[in-house]
Amino acid sequence: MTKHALITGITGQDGAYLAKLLLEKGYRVHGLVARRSSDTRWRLRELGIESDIVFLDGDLSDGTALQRAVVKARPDEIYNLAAQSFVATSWDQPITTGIVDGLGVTHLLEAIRQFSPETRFYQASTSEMFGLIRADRQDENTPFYPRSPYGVAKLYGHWITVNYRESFGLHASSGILFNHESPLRGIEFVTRKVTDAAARIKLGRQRELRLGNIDAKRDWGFAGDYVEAMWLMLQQDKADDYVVATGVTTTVRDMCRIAFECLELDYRDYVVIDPAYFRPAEVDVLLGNPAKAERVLGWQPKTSLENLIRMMVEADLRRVAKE
Ligand code: NAP
Ligand code: G4F
Repeated sequence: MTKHALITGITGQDGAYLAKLLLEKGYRVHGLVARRSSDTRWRLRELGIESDIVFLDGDLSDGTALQRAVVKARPDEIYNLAAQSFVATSWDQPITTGIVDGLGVTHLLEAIRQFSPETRFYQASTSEMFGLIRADRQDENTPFYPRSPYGVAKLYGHWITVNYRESFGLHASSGILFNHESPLRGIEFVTRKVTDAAARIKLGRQRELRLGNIDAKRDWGFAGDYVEAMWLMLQQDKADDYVVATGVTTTVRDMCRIAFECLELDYRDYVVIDPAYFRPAEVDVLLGNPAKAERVLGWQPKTSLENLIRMMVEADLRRVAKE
């Protein structure tokens, strides 16, 4: 029997990689897309999978649309990846962020509860929920302390997932994923901003790179590895919550050094610190402990930060050269 999956946020970085993985596993993949005035399917084209997907209209803020999508797709599995996912924007659009990243999760869970209670559910939770960290290495038992409207909204999404699992017996899992990147990462996130700028500087298209707090530390992995953990969570008999991370943390400064070194450049010659990119409240350091994901799911990250950054720099170099 062909399995059906519904992915919200299919046009985003993770949505594209997850759709590819599920198609390779023989799934029929349905993708929820919000109406936009310009094209958002470029990542799906880049991976050569656009024509394999059944697209359904819907916005996470519209519960009726989500109910229709669930009834139409009759999915075995739903992956809720849709979100206003840029932390910096969440201070400018706190209400939208709360509605989409927080209440949107309840809309979806309600649709499942009412129309398809056997459907397994994955919620895209985040290490941003740890915020002002309460333990040196964060795991499933570390208390949360979000530092942005995004982190707060995602914490609601996390707890409502846990609550629907405990209240109604839904197979609902929450993946607490640390930062993961790829050549398909949005250009506003720091890794892609850096690799794109390094490529432009190398090709003489840009002179400097303006950044904020380069002393911040993140636990960065490869998105292609992380979507596998999402899938594994929904293959377990029992739903649960898992931290997905590499267990290594690196400063933005060192990440820059690695990216520029790939092109035989010294980042210190080009990076300008610009107060405009500092945040009202910063998450200084994140470092995950993925021991439970390793033990229960048999999941491990496969890609080192050096290889990830090289992959991104090379893709940006090819793309910028064609512009
Ligand atoms: P992304 O590239 O920003 O993709 C977000 C997706 O959500 C896009 O497809 C976007 O559609 C869609 N979306 C936004 N608002 C929507 C709405 N109101 N209704 C329906 N769809 C909407 O994010 P990502 O990096 O793939 O991350 C996927 C999920 O994991 C997000 O929930 C994010 O918060 C979470 N997460 C990410 C990371 C990470 O490091 N990447 C870590 C932890 C958790 P458009 O293309 O139309 O804008
Ligand atoms: O790349 P970032 O914007 O990612 P951030 O804020 O860690 O959020 C990402 O990871 C979360 C998981 O922990 C996801 F939930 C979330 O959806 C998103 O995918 O910033 C990383 C760090 C921050 O400390 C930021 O202050 O880089 C610092 N930074 C320094 N200069 C900058 C810049 N970030 C951006 N975006 N742009 C800068 O110029």
